[in-house]
Amino acid sequence: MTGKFITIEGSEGVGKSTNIEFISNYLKSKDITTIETREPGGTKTAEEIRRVLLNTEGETVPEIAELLLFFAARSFHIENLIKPAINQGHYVICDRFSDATIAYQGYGRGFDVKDINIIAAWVQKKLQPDLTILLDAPAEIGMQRAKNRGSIDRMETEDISFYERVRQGYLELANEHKDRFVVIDASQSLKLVQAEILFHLDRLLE
Ligand code: T5A
Repeated sequence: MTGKFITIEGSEGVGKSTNIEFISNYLKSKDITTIETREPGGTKTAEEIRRVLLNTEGETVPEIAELLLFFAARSFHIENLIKPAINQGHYVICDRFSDATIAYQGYGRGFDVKDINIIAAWVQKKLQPDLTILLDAPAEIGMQRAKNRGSIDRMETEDISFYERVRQGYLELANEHKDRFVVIDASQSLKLVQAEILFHLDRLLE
């Protein structure tokens, strides 16, 4: 039995962590073994890279180093956690994956998406999510929720226009990859967001 790979995407504060817990509990209620993980991070070394990427102190992180470090962390994550778990029949639920690099480093920072896709193909080989849930909300709503929740990291110090470009990037990706993306309006109440998530999970389980 092979497992499945579910990714949750969206800009800051749209509710990814909140809903990953919800998804995991639902799948567990169906006797499915789930692994919840996140990017950047997920393994010991990838979490060390996360600290470098999100730290607000110390040396400036050059944009190209940022891009490559996201993929370096992803490579550790794929080879040491994601692939082995899927091969054991588990469902891996991941808070962000390569779509985040296209949205943030591509649409946000301005790297050529074609170049990012070349690196993604090297790192991922054939691995692609079976389902990508995009939680979509205007950037101000997500940033406000993230700020209410507590401290901010290095990636949360950008101008609001950066997060609007990220949002636009995600919507374009969803339009290009309709086979695996679903878009949910994350400005709705959590109850409505979760009702839509259940609908898509049930379709995946059919
Ligand atoms: N990044 C990442 C890149 O630039 N490139 C990459 O390749 C990758 C992988 C990672 C940062 O790195 C960047 C993107 C990020 O800037 P992170 O901490 O993993 O950072 O991600 P964040 O988006 O910053 O995570 P957050 O924790 O801020 O947001 P979440 O998880 O989307 O939001 P969540 O669930 O914590 O919810 C925020 C608050 O809103 C409430 C929740 O209760 C919580 O208080 N909430 C709602 N309130 C009302 N209505 C709803 N529908 C709600 N849903 C949630």
